[in-house]
Amino acid sequence: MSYSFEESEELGLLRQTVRKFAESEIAPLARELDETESFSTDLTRKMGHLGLFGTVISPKYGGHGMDYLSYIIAVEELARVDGSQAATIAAHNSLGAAPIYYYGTEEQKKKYLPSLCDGSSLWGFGLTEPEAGSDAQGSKTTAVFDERTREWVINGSKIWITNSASEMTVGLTVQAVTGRRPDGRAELSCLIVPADAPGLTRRAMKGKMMWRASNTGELYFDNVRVPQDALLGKQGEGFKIMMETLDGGRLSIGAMGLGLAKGALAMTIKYAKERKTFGVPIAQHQAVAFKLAEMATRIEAAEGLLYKACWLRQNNKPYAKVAAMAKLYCSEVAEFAAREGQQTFGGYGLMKEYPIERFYRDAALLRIGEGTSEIQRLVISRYLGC
Ligand code: COS
Repeated sequence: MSYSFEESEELGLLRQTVRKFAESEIAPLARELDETESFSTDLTRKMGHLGLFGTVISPKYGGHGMDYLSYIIAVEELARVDGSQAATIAAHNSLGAAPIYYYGTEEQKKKYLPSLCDGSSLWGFGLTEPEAGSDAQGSKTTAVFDERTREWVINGSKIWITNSASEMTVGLTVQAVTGRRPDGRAELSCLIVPADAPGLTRRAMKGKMMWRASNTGELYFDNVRVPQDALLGKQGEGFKIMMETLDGGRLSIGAMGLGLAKGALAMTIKYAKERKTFGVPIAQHQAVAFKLAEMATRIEAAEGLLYKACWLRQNNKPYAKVAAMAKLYCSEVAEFAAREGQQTFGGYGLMKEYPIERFYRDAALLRIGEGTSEIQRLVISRYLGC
């Protein structure tokens, strides 16, 4: 992938394919799924069959072998129509399948990846806990090695884990404390836990303000036993695996922000050309036209930042700083576009009749999930030597 501002024919085709799918299959259902707070296995499987599971994973493990920008454009196009479906795909690829693909043994990859690429199964990323959100090293969940049975015994809980409590979920990557480091800090490791492991309770969380059609779960581990080889990566490398995984995840949240902003702009332009006040379409009032101009300008800047981060990642260059910037900026642009869009819709923007109302709610998650905006600023400032 060269650094080019021109979208290749291949990328353009992918964009059109995902857009067509999102507009024809997701858009007609989005409002009802949001209102009823329902996760659709049917729609999720359809997205898998379209090739949106395991997008960047090698065909050797059943994946689609696409480059990173292709994946990001696919998430962006979903988010242009519905944040919930985009969240399902972003979390499954970036947080679910990715740790196994990048840190798993050959055996683990062959065992788990094919079903995570063919659209049949989902995988969760078990990092966040009730008392360990931004402070991701603060995990209280423990995994103690039982010498007698040669198994890890896991106890603790996780919260706000996307794709963890659906009927399609087959497993989770779980960060747990496996000991103490010489300096007294917790030794953190990652373990692969099947969704049906005895002692594991998974509960879908209800009452969300946003992304209401995505699956969010709470997990309780009560002496959950997994074999010795369930360790993902080396013992003690869990935090590094989780952090590197989040670096990649931030690009997909950036894509969700960019897509949401583009969707908000498109629906606002359409509305502004139809809606008349003072005898003319409101798009002809400078107060509205300037809003549209500002939205479009920020979207253009966000796209440049996000695609640059993808280019860095694709070319194996350090990308974590720019990924944090892209996540931060794209989520701010999404909120701005949703708010200005809603303002343009006036009273109608407060009603469920128009998707801008859902976009306004969905945008809020972007500055909180996968690292709050404050954490992104912390990460960026550390790269600046602060
Ligand atoms: N990649 C690889 N290693 C990383 C890393 C990264 N992106 N970030 C930190 N590390 C390593 C550090 O190099 C350090 O290694 P050593 O112990 O060997 O020196 C170790 O991890 C600890 O790093 P640090 O001291 O920076 O950790 P902090 O506790 O200060 O916290 C932040 C780091 C705040 C950046 C981290 O906790 C974080 O990202 N929090 C947000 C979590 C989040 O996004 N949660 C949302 C999940 S939604 S799915």
